Amino acid sequence: MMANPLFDSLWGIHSGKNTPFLRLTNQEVISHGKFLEVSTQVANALVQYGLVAGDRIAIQVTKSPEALALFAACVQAGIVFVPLNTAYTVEELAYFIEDSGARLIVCDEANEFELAKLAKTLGSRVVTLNADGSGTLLDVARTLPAISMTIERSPDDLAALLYTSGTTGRSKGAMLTHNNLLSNAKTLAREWRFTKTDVLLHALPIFHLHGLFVAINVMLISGGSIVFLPKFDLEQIIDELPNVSSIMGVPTFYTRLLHDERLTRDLTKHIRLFVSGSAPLLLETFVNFEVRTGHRILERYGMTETNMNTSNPYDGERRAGTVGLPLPGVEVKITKPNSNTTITTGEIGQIEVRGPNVFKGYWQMPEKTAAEFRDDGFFITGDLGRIDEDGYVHIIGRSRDLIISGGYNIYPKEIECVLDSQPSVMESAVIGVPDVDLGETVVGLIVPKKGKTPNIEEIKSALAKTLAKFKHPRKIRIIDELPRNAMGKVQKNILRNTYKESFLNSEKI
Ligand code: MCA
Ligand code: AMP
Repeated sequence: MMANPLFDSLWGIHSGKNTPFLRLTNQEVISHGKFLEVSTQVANALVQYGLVAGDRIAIQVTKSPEALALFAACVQAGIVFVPLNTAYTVEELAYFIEDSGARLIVCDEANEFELAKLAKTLGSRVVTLNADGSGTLLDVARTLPAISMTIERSPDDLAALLYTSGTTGRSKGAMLTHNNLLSNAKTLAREWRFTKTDVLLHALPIFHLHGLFVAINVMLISGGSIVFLPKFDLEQIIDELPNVSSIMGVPTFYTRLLHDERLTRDLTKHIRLFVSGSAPLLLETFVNFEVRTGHRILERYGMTETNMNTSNPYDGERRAGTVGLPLPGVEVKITKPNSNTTITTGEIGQIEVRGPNVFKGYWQMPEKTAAEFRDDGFFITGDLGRIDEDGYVHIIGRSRDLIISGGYNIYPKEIECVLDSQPSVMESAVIGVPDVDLGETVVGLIVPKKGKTPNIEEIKSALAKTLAKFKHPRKIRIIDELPRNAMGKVQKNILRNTYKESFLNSEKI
């Protein structure tokens, strides 16, 4: 039996190999063997900092090979990886760092001063890792031997804590185990037919499950290589498409490509697989993409808490508007809202899932965990959907109040709290409206206090201080009152209908 199956299956198998792993935009190629060497040095640095298996490490750094090596180092040393969106403000970071109890914070030098103040109050320590790989972490790591110190881990041990915002109250840390990640990587690599000849175009951020675990782990386990772009940049994507065999992206990637006339059959003729997920792929995008390129995008469905649950088939019919069939080993069922009764008639209900991919629970939140799991292990996703007569899963909506903008989840409550705390604001509602580029975009509706005129500039600076930029309403409108039902609940569906058209052509705030 292997001591650390996740580490051995993703990286151990590549030990000493000169095969290419990452190609960077400057054309530098990092081999699997070299990557493993650096990550082993980083693992040794983590041990030198006094971290032991089970400790958490909070990371807010720019995408780089070294940032990826840090993930490999954590798996090797049994340390729990807590990646954080690079857009988060210090106020947002404070919560994640405190809640996770991170003993070490890794950040860009530019944020070191602010985070060191925070670390002091929390009894943790800060080291730096900049976009170019420089910083104190690698300064220390490079002085250490690349001698493996792989720590034994059992399948149920934690590999990562990924924070997902809550509909109400605090963000929750989803506890992902070694086996959650390993089982999903194996399944996806097999289902999507990845082999060592594949080259993946990687333009997603690596602080989310999609860019980190789906994309990277699948390539590691199959032994393929990655063209590693810092972010989605249309020019770079167009340049690289002829050099790769596959791409994984959010729907915005595909709508942006479709807006460029250079997207043709010829440009994509070497590609065998386009995968989409994290947000609904519009039927129109699926159809137009096939017309332009001849490729049917493979849409799949996942969640931070569950990794990937369903996928359209590689060989069979990729059915537009569906997220495909349950992956092998994953059970998906539909239940009546607010009940545990399974629906088998193809009607809409709550999507529930069970399998080795499903997380262990929310970090230090036993009540929330219990509320979202059935006794028999099914997890209630919060998505609404149905299963058709051929077994394809259709996502119809969400029971949670959630906006998905360009693949980022945004919880209105968080923004409403900031708007409501403004002295001139009596109450507010935040909604998502359709957006051609991002799928949905955030709109804030404000009801002023009697006799007050809200100052939009002041509101914008309050938002800037508190919340990451991608959460800010693109538009804010002052209205007289919020529509409520008989129970006093704000009727967001009415607001979405009322404001979806009128905002399409209005000015940004
Ligand atoms: C950037 N901005 C955004 C977003 N991204 N605003 C709203 N929604 C966004 N998604 C803002 C920035 O704050 C900035 O504001 C301006 O847009 C331009 O920033 P830039 O970085 O240049 O953005 P971009 O290149 O246009 O990025 C759009 C993007 C990116 C490519 C769609 O957001 C992206 O890579 N999204 C992928 C997210 C992802 O990986 N999600 C997976 C979650 P200003 O200009 O005003 O300063 S995991 C998940 O959902 C589950 C597990 C699953 O199923 O996968
Ligand atoms: P996150 O919390 O960031 O992991 O986002 C997970 C949520 O994204 C899911 O619960 C769904 O609501 C949504 N999602 C992911 N993939 C898809 C998809 N292919 N179609 C529709 N929604 C999706």
